[in-house]
Amino acid sequence: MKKILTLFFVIIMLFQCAKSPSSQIDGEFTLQLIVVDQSGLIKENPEIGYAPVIDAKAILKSQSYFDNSGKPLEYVAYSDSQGVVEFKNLLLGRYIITIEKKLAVKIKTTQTMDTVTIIASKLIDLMSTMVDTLKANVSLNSSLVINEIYYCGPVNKAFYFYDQFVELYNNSDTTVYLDGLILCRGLQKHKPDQDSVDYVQVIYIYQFPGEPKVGREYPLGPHEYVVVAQDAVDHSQYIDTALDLSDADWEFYNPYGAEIDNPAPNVVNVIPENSTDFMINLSHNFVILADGSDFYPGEVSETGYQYYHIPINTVIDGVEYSSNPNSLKELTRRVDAGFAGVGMSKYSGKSVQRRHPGFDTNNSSLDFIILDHPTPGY
Ligand SMILES: [Ca+2]
Ligand SMILES: [Ca+2]
Ligand SMILES: [Ca+2]
Repeated sequence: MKKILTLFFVIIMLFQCAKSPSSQIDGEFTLQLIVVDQSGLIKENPEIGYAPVIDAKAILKSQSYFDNSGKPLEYVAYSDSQGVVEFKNLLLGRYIITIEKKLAVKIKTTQTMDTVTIIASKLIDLMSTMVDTLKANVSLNSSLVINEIYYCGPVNKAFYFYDQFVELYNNSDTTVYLDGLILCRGLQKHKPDQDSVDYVQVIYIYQFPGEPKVGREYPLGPHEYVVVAQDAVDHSQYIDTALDLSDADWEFYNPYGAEIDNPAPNVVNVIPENSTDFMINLSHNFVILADGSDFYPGEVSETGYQYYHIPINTVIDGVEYSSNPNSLKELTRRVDAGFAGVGMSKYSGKSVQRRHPGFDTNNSSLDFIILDHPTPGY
């Protein structure tokens, strides 16, 4: 009897749902999205001229309409054999589309199979029926962030700043991999078109060993830190206020410069024209972390210096710091909308670190605080 009653209740519910549609009327617009792989893990289909992401789950979330419980209206669809996903009967308004697809890949170094997830997302202002393209790429380390940058140098009168370091943090409950990642120093210049071009311009690129995106040789466990020192030595032997970085996990190493290779493993300069160690400016600069799968020479400066471009869809994290809050931005606001380290002076021995480990809203003015003393590895 109870069963029958329950069934009856369910039928009533279904009937009610069918009879009383949500407070919104159906719209008239169709949204078609072509999901194209950018990771290189999916083969291009010569008939259509791109690499379609097939059978990917797409979730379209309205930013304008909500159901009776206040949740945004949500629609789910799957992409077809040409990577096309379609949503019909939509209302005019703003939507966020996200797609996700798991792929089995072979890891070259170990010849084993592993799963990687490729993702894409975009903000869509639907004003009429429209077709758009979504570029999908590997989601590997969005949980990996630049957690601290110590750049201003120790208190000293000898212009010593070789104890700089960059600290990374795995802000997730799963292991991530450092294989092939690159750390780059920004161009110290406001580029008028920096917010519209699809790359970030840099002057140094230093790379972790291993194969970008799919390598599994250099794991970083959940909620672990890793410190990359300019030089992994005890700097207090030269300047007593400087840091002891002899225990750093990694050091920046430039085989094209006059560098001592200390015991710590190396994150290596890959630009032959650059003979400088990973030295960053003491008051205004930016550092980006990217997946290392793509970078290429860009413009040559008036003084003959070769700049490099990092495609923006490979950037994992970026932090711009500046002692002056009114400085012109040098890193696109799409990566970092603010500045860490406002008000911090050179050779003050201070450091900038995220408010909480991994705290990241892509605005360093909010995300970072100034520490009186650096905290390498914690
Ligand atoms: Ca070095
Ligand atoms: Ca070394
Ligand atoms: Ca720290």
